Amino acid sequence: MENSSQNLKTLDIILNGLMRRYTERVPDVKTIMDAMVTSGMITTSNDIENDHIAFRTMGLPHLGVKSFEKIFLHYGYKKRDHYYFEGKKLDAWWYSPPRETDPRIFVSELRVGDLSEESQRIIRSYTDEVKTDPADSLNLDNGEEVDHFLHKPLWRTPTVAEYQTLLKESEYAAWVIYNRYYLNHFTISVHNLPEGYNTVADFNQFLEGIGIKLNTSGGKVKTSPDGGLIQSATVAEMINASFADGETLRISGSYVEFAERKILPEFQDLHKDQITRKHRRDGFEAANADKIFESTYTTQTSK
Ligand code: OOG
Ligand code: NI
Repeated sequence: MENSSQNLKTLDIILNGLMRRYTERVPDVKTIMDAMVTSGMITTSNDIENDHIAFRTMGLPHLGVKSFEKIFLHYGYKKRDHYYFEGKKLDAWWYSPPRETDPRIFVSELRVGDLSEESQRIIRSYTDEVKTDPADSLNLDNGEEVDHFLHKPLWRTPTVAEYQTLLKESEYAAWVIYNRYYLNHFTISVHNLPEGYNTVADFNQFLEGIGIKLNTSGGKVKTSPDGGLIQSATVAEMINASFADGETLRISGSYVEFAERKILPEFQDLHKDQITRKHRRDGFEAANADKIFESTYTTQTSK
């Protein structure tokens, strides 16, 4: 199917809606963007290249990647590699975008059937409220409708007790039961920034200098075995969450990620001005991702 300009306009509405709400929920985003402008790295926040965005889902009928991906496949995203995270009981896929300027998408899914009976019972008591695939009843040509869908509850508000029970077994499960399809992170591409900021190592220094807390799982700099993909992430910001029965609790919200993609060996000799996205290391790296997931884990947020 040829991708229409109408589809791309709708995609813009959805991506803008995601970023707007995410920026409101994660104060670190504005802190970092403002400091990037102040330091002269960029002129406005529009100059930031968004490497990718990420979502989390429950791997259950009518939900999970099979449902969620219908949205972005409609706008011309293409499904790419699969990753499996044994310890965290997760599967994930990434999607390449229709335009070079659009973010890649990383979507993960909890292997609910691999959890204890107790956790499965809790999760299903919520997700069983979803009787048909909600993506099937969405009008994907209506950007506002999709934007609204991505920010609305799919099941009733969880209780604090059940949230905490899930948290003990799977921090990911607890995150999704409360946060659902809220944008988990956006990712600032650092390799096109000015010298002094264009590596993850240097950018981390800048971040710590403005008081940002970094994920330390596996080290602050996470490097793929091929050396081509280098990532870091903030520790998720805590949100004041309203639970069932009027209870409130401070829980993990979303975080910010940083990515440096090296020029591929076969393009080393190209002039700097000729380098575009396709000349750099693409995709993701399971070993890096495994540690980045922990940005929302209490082992990181309680530091
Ligand atoms: C996703 C963690 C992995 C990456 O870029 O490898 C990731 C998540 O926390 O849901 O973002
Ligand atoms: Ni990421």
